Amino acid sequence: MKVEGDPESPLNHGRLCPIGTVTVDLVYHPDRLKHPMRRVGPRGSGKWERISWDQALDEISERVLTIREEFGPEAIALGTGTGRHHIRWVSRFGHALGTPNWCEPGFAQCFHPRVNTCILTFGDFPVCDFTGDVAAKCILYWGHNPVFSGPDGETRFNVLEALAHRPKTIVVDPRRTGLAEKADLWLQVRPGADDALALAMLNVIVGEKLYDEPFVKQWTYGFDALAERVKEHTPEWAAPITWVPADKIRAAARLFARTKPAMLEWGCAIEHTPKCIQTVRAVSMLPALTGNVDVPGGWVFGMHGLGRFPSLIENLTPEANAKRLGADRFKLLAGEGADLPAAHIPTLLQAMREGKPYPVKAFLVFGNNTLTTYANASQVYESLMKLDFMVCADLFMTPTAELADIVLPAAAWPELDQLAGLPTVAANVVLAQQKVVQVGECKADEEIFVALARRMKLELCTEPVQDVLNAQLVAGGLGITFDELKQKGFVKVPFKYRKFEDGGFKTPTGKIELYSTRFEQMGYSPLPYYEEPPESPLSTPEVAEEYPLVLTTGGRIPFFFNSEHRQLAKLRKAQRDPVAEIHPQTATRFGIAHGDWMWIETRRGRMRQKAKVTTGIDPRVIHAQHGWWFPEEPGPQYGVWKSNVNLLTDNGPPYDPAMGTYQLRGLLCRVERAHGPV
Ligand SMILES: Nc1nc2c(c(=O)[nH]1)N[C@H]1C(S)=C(S)[C@@H](COP(=O)(O)OP(=O)(O)OC[C@H]3O[C@@H](n4cnc5c(=O)[nH]c(N)nc54)[C@H](O)[C@@H]3O)O[C@H]1N2
Ligand SMILES: Nc1nc2c(c(=O)[nH]1)N[C@H]1C(S)=C(S)[C@@H](COP(=O)(O)OP(=O)(O)OC[C@H]3O[C@@H](n4cnc5c(=O)[nH]c(N)nc54)[C@H](O)[C@@H]3O)O[C@H]1N2
Ligand SMILES: [Mo]
Repeated sequence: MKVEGDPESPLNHGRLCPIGTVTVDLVYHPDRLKHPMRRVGPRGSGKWERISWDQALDEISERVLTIREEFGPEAIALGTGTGRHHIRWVSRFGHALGTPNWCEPGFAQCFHPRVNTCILTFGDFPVCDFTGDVAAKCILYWGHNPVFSGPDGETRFNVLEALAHRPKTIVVDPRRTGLAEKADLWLQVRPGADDALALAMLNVIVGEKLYDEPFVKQWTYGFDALAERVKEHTPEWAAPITWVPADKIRAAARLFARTKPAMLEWGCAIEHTPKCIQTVRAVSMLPALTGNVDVPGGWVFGMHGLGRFPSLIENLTPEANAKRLGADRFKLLAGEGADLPAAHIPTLLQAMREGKPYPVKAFLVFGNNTLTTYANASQVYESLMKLDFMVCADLFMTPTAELADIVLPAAAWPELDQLAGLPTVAANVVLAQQKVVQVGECKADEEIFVALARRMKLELCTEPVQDVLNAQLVAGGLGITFDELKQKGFVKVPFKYRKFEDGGFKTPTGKIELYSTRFEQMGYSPLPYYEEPPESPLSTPEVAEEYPLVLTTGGRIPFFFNSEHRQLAKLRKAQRDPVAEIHPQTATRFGIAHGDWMWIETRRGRMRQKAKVTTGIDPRVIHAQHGWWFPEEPGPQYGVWKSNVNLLTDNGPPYDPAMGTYQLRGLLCRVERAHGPV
């Protein structure tokens, strides 16, 4: 009947974000998918009939097993979206089925580049110490706006509390966000130029000896090589590349290095270019050189309260692993350097479209609105239309689900049991997420996987979901079962600082690898370097003549989660239309007024969003929102081609050499007034 915050929750202490407050509207929304459906017309024609779960499971099993028989297990791909409760179950089910091909837009573009890079550099993934007794004296926000987004497990409330202690703040963002407005220093970087900026800050810290010398000596590897690498990258070198004045770069480096303890809050903006891994490496060295690692009020490694998730990857033979699309090239995403290897999305789409390097015939999607959130949306559409068989499990009918053969009704978060206990959650708790309602015939994705595995008579992934939760609890050593955890709600995991003092960092050298031995072994650069994105005013000046503005996409808004929640009237009231930011000078130059619909066009295509005229953006930059479609418009398209920012992005090479990342930010575009939202 009502959802309110729980004051005893260790994560949010009873506070909710706008999306949390409308949970009841989401759960009982009249448009929820409530039973399985089978397509009756041609693919994408929007005609459906209701079927039972038994019929759905039978049909999926039969079609998938036939494809496996005829084309091999790798011809079946699994897809999911950003890291939700069931993300690791998607790969688990894939591995039980024998396919190495599962994918998630975030594995090459969001969070995992940081996770994998940090595991190789630091031996673990650092997060901000928001819950300890010592407050940070300096916070650096880099391509991240955690008061809106908070994706690393911290909540906006942690961030606001940390700010209440009045730390010095530095914001690296092309837009004047709320954080930027109040910052001691705001570096208004050109989208896509973060690597040059980070290298210049490292140049100052090394050149002016602002680093923590004893820490660097004892606990880092390759300092001299790094010092040599950044020698030429002075703030004066970086200024014309980054659009940030040299004195500001110097001031930011000094402020960060001299104010301790300091934290780094970083986001996916630096993971949305084809050079993401080296950018992530360069930025991560700022807290490393200044000795802010695993210390109170700094950047700490979370405790591992849960055991490793049983991904069943051991069920794949070396040959099957080698077949993972992208494994031969992108070792941090799909091969030996990956924590949990996933397929390379552009390569997977090519396999669907062209049957090369081998055919992918089936795509089973569990919570991803592929047409809105993958780059090059028109090519994504073409690829999905070539499939022999597609399944979509979702909360709602989406333009992507409309392309499927079978649609399954997924349970939303209050409708399922799960464990929440990522070490990335700085509160250091293991929490039981508990089922409180049942809606229609909706099933948790985890339950769907178990049901499918049983129906297909697979050998693995057939035990009850709760057994897997218990196995993770046992492996974590907390001595508690899931049922007991449900009674308690959560358990705290005792926290320790300076864990590296017992036995070093978990890297080959036992130190923070500024010079990465693992990168070198895998054939990638062991040191960070600068490289322009493939499309930018500096790398393609000829394109910039026709497309003179720099486009960045996807800055988060508090009312929607990626492509979700446009159905929810209360949230939609807060923001009805897609909005793109443009500077007043640029708006005048192109005859655009505040509130006008405006075409935004790249070499790939064009789409419309409403102009928000603001001085909070550089006159040379446009920012467009991502994830837009219009559930209120007629299906099967629901207006997905109107304001979809991924009509403007590209998924072609070059990619990040280690991660396979493509470019979502820092592209070239032009704008024009649109007459109406037709
Ligand atoms: N241009 C551009 N593109 C981007 C980005 C950008 O900044 N710019 N950001 C990228 C990033 S970082 C990410 S992570 C991706 C996100 O991409 P996605 O994860 O695809 O996006 P979402 O809209 O969050 O989720 C997709 C679907 O999951 C459904 N869903 C929600 N909960 C559940 C559940 O429990 N089970 C099931 N089965 N379905 C559920 C929702 O209804 C929705 O239709 O987008 C990427 N795309
Ligand atoms: N409410 C809400 N919360 C969310 C989401 C959501 O859609 N809504 N999405 C979730 C997901 S999947 C993710 S990955 C996270 C993402 O959350 P964040 O990591 O915070 O990322 P964004 O908000 O996409 O971008 C952060 C900032 O980067 C700036 N930026 C854009 N381009 C560049 C650039 O080239 N360089 C730099 N330095 N900055 C740039 C943008 O202006 C923006 O203010 O949020 C998660 N949380
Ligand atoms: Mo993401």
